[in-house]
Amino acid sequence: MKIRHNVKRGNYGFLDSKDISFFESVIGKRNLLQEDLDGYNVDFLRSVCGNSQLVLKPGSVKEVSAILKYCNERKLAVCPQGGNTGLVGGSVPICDEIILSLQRINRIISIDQITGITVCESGCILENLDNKTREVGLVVPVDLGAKSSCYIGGNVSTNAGGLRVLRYGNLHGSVLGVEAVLASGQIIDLMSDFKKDNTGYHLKHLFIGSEGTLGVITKISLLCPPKSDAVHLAFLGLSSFDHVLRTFINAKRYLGEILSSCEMIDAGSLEASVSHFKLNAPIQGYPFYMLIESSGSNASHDLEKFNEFLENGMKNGEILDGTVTAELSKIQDIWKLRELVPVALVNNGYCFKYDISLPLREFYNIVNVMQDRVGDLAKCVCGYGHLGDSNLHLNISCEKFTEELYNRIEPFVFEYTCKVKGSISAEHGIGFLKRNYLKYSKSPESIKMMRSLKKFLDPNGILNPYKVLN
Ligand code: FAD
Ligand code: 2HG
Ligand code: ZN
Repeated sequence: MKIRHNVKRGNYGFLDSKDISFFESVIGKRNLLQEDLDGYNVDFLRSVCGNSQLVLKPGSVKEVSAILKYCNERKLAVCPQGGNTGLVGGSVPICDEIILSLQRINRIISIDQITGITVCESGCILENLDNKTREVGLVVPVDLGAKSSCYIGGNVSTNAGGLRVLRYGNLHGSVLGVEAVLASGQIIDLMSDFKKDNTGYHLKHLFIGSEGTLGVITKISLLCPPKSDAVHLAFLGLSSFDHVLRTFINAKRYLGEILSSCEMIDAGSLEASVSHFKLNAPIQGYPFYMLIESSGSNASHDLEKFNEFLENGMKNGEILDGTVTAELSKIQDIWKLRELVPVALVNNGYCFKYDISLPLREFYNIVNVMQDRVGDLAKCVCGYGHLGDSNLHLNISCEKFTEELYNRIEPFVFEYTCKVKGSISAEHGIGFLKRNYLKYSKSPESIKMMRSLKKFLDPNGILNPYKVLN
């Protein structure tokens, strides 16, 4: 593991035995951990490793409130943690911050079949929540490869994107309200049962995507759309990125309102998941692949549209080969090829990950530019991601982290992204790893306003210090 930081500890209090006694009195001895904390201190990428000596697992919003009130008075720094699947080092401490795990605050409170409004606590595992909503014919509008480990509270705190932003938009739209606890311990009720509620400032947005720096989310009201009765998934092989773009235009045109996902993976990405997880790809040997999904209500109508789209693409020579299926097990196998790419690239070494929004015309150029820049220093430079949302995942994997490779990549990749007017973080957030690069995507005025908001809501800076703002 490479610990890539040398951060000066902030002027925070140091834990003592009186603090431990207080926390025990609030949450009970067995919900406080002081040993074997590696799984909480180290992030998924194994690129950031904190030195926390204490994990607290409150079981209610009142307990979160009592903990934060105390920490604020004692100036003890706190790192809120969900499933610890974040990819920017935001979910683990940097120094000795107390880890506040939301794991036990995990009740599903209500699912309204008529409106689709689901109210739950922030520690619900995304996949469990989705399974529950499916029982009444609804789906959670966010879906991503880490669904079996990440929490809905972590998703909301990072404004996670995933595979169906194209269809459902991002969580700023689907989250109707939140309950959060401020650094002072004050519980703020911003819950709402309505899509339409223009009564003053929409404060909930401050907590969506602020990565635990402004408050701890404890409850969420989420608008869940109906589950689609007819789902089709195509896996297509293409010979150039130009053909990928043309196929995207046609997918929008032919599939229209039933288009629910449009993902791209390149040959290196497919090779990583196929070889690492010993998967079978329906087709191989192309430089680019697309996963195009439709979700509608009438299987035969949808298939007709799909066939027309494919016939047209093949006739024009844009789609070289492919397969379409409506069979659930086959759909799941195809999605695995895509969802396991990020995991495959992390195993057996180190992976530099960049999550950028780019104008579609420029989308893939950076992969070629990077290949030239890093040469033999990397094992694989590849690009995949949410083409339908202009969001590229550039991954550069290597045997182990080296300063030489790191310096070839950063800050170049951020400068490049800024030059083409992209965003240096499309969906994973800024966290710790990207905090020095925020300036490439935000103006000095907006960074100043972010600092003022932080100061106003968390004057002692105890919530997730060293993250987002440096
Ligand atoms: P954590 O990792 O624990 O925390 C993330 C951040 O949120 C931290 O800053 C933490 O302090 C804060 N936080 C967590 N819970 C709370 C809370 N209740 N209140 C306040 N702050 C909180 N992301 C995407 O956007 N799209 C993807 O497609 C995607 N795919 C992924 C695939 C894999 C295999 C992996 C490992 C990650 C992926 N991610 C993706 C990253 C993504 O950010 C997370 O998976 C997820 O949203 C984080 O949830 P979590 O519960 O693990 O949060
Ligand atoms: C995905 O879309 C995730 O699979 C992870 O956002 C991307 O690891 C990555 O680079
Ligand atoms: Zn992604």
